[in-house]
Amino acid sequence: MKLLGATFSIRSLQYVFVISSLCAILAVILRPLVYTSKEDNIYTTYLPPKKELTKAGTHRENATLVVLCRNDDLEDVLSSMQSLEDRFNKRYHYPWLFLNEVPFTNAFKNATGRMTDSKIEFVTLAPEEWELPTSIDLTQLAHTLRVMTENQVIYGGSLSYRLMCRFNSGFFFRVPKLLQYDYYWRVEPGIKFHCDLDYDPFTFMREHDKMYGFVIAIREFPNTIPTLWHHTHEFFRKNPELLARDNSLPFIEDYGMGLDGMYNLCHFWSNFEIANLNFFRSDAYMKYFNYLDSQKGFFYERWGDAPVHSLAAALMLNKSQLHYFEDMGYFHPPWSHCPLDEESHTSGRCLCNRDRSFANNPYSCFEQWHRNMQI
Ligand SMILES: Nc1nc2c(ncn2[C@@H]2O[C@H](COP(=O)(O)OP(=O)(O)OP(=O)(O)O)[C@@H](O)[C@H]2O)c(=O)[nH]1
Ligand SMILES: [Mg+2]
Repeated sequence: MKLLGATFSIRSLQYVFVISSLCAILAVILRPLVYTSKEDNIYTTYLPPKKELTKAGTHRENATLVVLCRNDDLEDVLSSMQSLEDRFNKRYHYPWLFLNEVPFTNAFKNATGRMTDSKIEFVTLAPEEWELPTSIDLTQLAHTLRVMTENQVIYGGSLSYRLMCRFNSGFFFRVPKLLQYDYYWRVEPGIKFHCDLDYDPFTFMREHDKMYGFVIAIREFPNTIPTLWHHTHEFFRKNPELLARDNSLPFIEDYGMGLDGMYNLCHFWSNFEIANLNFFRSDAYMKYFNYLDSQKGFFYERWGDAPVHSLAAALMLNKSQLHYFEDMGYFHPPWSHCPLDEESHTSGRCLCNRDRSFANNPYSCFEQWHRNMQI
């Protein structure tokens, strides 16, 4: 029996060997069919993301992920969270902080809470962070909203959009729950990350002394900011000491005329931002914001937080303190940034179409960025 038993085992092993060889051959033949997707067949075969990435979770920076949104944004918020958790945060566990001018509903809190293992907090903003300043004349405001609606200025007829832009320009970094943090990553509803991030961008910011990080640089709609450049010029004429020595004027002015030239409308698209909050909290930035606020252009025009942040970062920081997160695949409707290098795609780290990356778009400001950085 023993002998027979042994004979039986050797036969079984032979069967196992033959079957597993066949499986291996089939796997090699079928692999490209399984993993090749329509979207990426121009360049490469999709490789599933690697399970373990380097040094994840070993150290966390003093940083948080921040989402300003409404209760109605829940579905788009969940998809943004899913994307950032999958691509980055499930390994790093940065806390989420949600901001809203009205209380978040329990449905919102429960659903977002289920999307992450990280700490998650919900803040109802104080009235003074969101309300219309008493200095704003209601008749003039109503007139502006009407005229801008007639002229089809994007969000030109919206008061809530203006309150949001003013909040993002001058208040978010002072929200009491945010005061404990040094860095933040702004996340909006309905965005997507195309690539795994196998390092901590907050650590990168700290170790390289970076203050402001962006992914997409784009031109602003001129009819939203008719006098923003004029007021910015005035501000720096009165406060020349606040102009950084190695500033980024070549990014925002095309003809080498500096502040005396014309603003070329280039700005960092602020729906994505990884930044050092202490830059916004600095006396210099606060002075600039308060000056702009006193000119009332957040309401009588429709100044966005993106050009305000960008002009401040370009003029008050040295170039070396800005960072283009070129390796970060990112989508905010309607534009995507897709890393252009081969390795990001052949490794399976990213899944996006390089031909459709915004850097190739005529409205992009990457030419100005490269000129600024002398690349
Ligand atoms: N709580 C709250 N959040 C808002 C309000 N308006 C906008 N937001 C948030 O502010 C950020 C910017 O608003 P968006 O509507 O995305 O503005 P945008 O990115 O310029 O334009 P689109 O995304 O194209 O609509 C997002 O995080 C929104 O969720 C509002 O009235 N209340
Ligand atoms: Mg948006």
